[in-house]
Amino acid sequence: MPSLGFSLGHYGDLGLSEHRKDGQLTKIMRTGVLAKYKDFLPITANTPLFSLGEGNTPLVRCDQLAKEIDCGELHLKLEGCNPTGSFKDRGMVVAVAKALEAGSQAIMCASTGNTSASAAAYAAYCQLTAIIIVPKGRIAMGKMAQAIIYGAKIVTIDGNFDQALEIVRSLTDKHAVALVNSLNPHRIEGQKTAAFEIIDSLGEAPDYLFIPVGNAGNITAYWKGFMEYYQSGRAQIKPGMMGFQAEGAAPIVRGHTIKEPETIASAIQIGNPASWQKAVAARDESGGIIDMVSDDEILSAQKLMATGAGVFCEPASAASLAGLVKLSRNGMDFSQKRVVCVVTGTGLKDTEVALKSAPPFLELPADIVAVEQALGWG
Ligand code: AN7
Repeated sequence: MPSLGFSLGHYGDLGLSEHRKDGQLTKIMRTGVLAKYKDFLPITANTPLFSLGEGNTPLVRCDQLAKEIDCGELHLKLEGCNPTGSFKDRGMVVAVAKALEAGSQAIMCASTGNTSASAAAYAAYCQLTAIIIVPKGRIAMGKMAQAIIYGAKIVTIDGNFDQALEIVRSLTDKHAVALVNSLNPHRIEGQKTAAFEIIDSLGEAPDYLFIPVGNAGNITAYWKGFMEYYQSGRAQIKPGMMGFQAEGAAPIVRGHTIKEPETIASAIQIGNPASWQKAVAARDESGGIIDMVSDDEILSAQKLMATGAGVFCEPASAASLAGLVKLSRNGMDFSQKRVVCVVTGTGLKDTEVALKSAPPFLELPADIVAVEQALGWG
């Protein structure tokens, strides 16, 4: 054991746990991203392997939605099922493990909400200090609640995400604290495992991957994952990478930074993405597209996903499906294609937006007959 000031036992059972089923000893994998994809990750003998249960998220086939969009086969990758409700956990577990390995006692990030929630949770699990810098009034309440309850040191700035990231880059350069934004390559390494899972589930890469783009770390990570599985012979094809920004925060599409990005999808309200060039490379190498969708298109897709597939995602996450709907309406033919839309975060993070669209409810006294009549059974 390395002398890291803790033992692996502290992080619980990572390997196989056993229980009896029909009198047989059954082995259940409960491994998490670090242990499951060890061979593809920058793990050494000194890297602590732990897990909050990240990864292994559902890939849900949605025939009803596919029919509505005229898509051959459509799957949603439900990253909201990760422990803190977003894809960030896949990368955070690797970044925090490497920070521990390097002897860090504190981690720091700028965030539109999900990165900070994830950083705060993994820091709590490992008993590190998490320092998060978030733009005041621009992050969804559910995410703020997570950072608070996990005990992060929270700084809100009177500015946007891009400014918060500037501050974090500068301070992590200067002080003994590990940067856990996706500029940290370990974040990308962890997040690429979602691409592995898609291929492991489908037996092949999809024709297209639709994904929201904010700071552009995730599209970079997926492309890396698809490439690595392709190169190792686990997939015969590579998907077209279809990234979608919000119209008011679409620097990559417009070809210049956006000083004051604006969108209802607060998670992707980013005007100067850190992984800009890597996202462009993923687009070009894969023969894909980076395009944008309006807030209205995002909200319609969020609603469509909820009513058409039973999946409640946060607004930013609906940018992937909104992009597919947009391209299909514009005449791109998906009728013979297999498509995966990445659903990056759960809708429970940001209930405010959904509640705003509420239709009038039936408001009645607590009376059986009154309810029965109102429902048309009277
Ligand atoms: C739900 O938490 O940037 O293109 O600071 O929370 O990899 O940035 C979040 C981004 C998509 C965009 N969907 O991913 C942060 C942050 C959700 C997100 C994105 C984010 P990237």
